Amino acid sequence: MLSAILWDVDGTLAETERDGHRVAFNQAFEALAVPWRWDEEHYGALLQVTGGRERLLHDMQHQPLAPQNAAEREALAERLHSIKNDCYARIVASGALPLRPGVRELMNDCARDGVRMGIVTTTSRVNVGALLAPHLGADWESAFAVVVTAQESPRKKPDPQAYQLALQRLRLPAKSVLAIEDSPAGVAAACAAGVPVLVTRSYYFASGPVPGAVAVGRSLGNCAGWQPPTAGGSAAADRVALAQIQEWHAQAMSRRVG
Ligand code: XBP
Ligand code: MG
Repeated sequence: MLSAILWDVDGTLAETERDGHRVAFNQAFEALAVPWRWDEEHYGALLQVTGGRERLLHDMQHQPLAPQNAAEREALAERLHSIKNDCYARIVASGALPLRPGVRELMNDCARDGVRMGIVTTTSRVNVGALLAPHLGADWESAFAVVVTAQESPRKKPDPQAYQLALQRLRLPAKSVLAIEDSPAGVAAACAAGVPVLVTRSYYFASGPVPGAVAVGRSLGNCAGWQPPTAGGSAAADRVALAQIQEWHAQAMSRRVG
């Protein structure tokens, strides 16, 4: 039985990377007169590195104008990341980044049917709040039985630490929850914790095989194109409701050995 849904944040709840974090990183570069910018394509490649500070440090290895000294790079990454998070908060504060289609409706299904929800993310709690408060209200945390962020789980996805901590706090076995993720690192983290995972493809992770996923589709807001197909058939335009997700979860768990 499905007892809880664990939401990833960036790319899954909203398309935050291209129009949120990336723009904010560029604003931080500008604020500190750093002489490079991240275009959409380059940022997509950088998403292989999870964690904004880690991403900055990784990129500096290939930026000819970056400081040569490791300690200076660390200090610059720290300052840039802090400014970037302020810029990100300003971008999302107005609700400029909407929740992805079908997300709010699925949250409402969960509340109605007593399926608990959690947040499991590699970004910070401040960033999660900045994104969700305009959509769910100032008491957004009350919608979730557990919120695990980079503060609680310093080892970032694909490390399973964040999922393991969420399971511990929920006191639930992995097979009774379902993660919703968009990225290969997120899928790997969930799988390594034994958590079944459903994938809603996002802008930067729009294609490629996703071995091990319970179901893969483009949007919770549309039933078309999902694998396995939704009960409504491939042409159905309706959103993916909790009942469909419970069915996919039950099918996948019945195939699991043990
Ligand atoms: C996505 C990430 C984060 C964000 C930026 O996490 O990898 O690093 O890109 O946020 P998830 P920070 O998909 O698990 O939500 O700058 O706070 O790291
Ligand atoms: Mg994600």
